[in-house]
Amino acid sequence: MSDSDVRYRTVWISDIHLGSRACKVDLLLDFLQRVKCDRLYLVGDVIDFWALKRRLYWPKRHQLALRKIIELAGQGTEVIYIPGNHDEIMRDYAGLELLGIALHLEHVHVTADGKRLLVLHGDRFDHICLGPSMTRLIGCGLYAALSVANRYLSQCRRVMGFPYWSLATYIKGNLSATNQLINRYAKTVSSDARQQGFDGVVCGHIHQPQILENDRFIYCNDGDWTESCSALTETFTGALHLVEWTVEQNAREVERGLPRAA
Ligand SMILES: [Mn+2]
Repeated sequence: MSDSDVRYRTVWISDIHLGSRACKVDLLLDFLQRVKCDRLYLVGDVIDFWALKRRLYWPKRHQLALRKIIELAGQGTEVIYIPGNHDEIMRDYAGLELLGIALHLEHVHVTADGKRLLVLHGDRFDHICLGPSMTRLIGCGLYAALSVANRYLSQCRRVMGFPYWSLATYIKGNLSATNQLINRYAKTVSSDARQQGFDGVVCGHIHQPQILENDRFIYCNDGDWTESCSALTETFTGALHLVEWTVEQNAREVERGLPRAA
């Protein structure tokens, strides 16, 4: 372990979309190589079987990322995989252990300071948060269109020597309708977990990294690896932070703390 390595008690990542061109696999590989943790949660949409069905796309670096995760599991990191909607085929294996990775539909995580967090992907709330047409738009079309635009833009920025920047994240942050959806999702997921008696919830699915603390309940969304390149982390004292890994070979940690929701 070198000086630049970071060690956490727990790391949550999701919405990686291996097998899709949208996946920022180089940043993910850098993250997986530099960050150490006792427990790693894969919170769904790890492999994008929907994209693979449309077109077989599996570059060597996507295979390397998968191999790195399996390697971590073999080297003592407890890896827990909660499949999402793009890799729902893996839900058939819930309750089993494959290649040292435990598969679950949902999982209860207890933080170092005793908070009980429900970990789930989040797509099961789609029918509440969105109408069927919006579900399709968010699930496929909108993200796909933004991802393509973003890919060309980031190629241009790279050629011109600018660091990586996400168009989709920028647009999403500026659309009030999208913000309403994001808020509705956070509220729906939170109230469901709160009703079940949990102290908080960790999810992914909507590609929006966020930590909200409201009335002693914590909502955490670990973001994605197609736009935000983010992870949720837990320190050895139980503090939860979001980390953004958006600058290759020069990853910067952004601790956004625990802002209070209105
Ligand atoms: Mn999803």
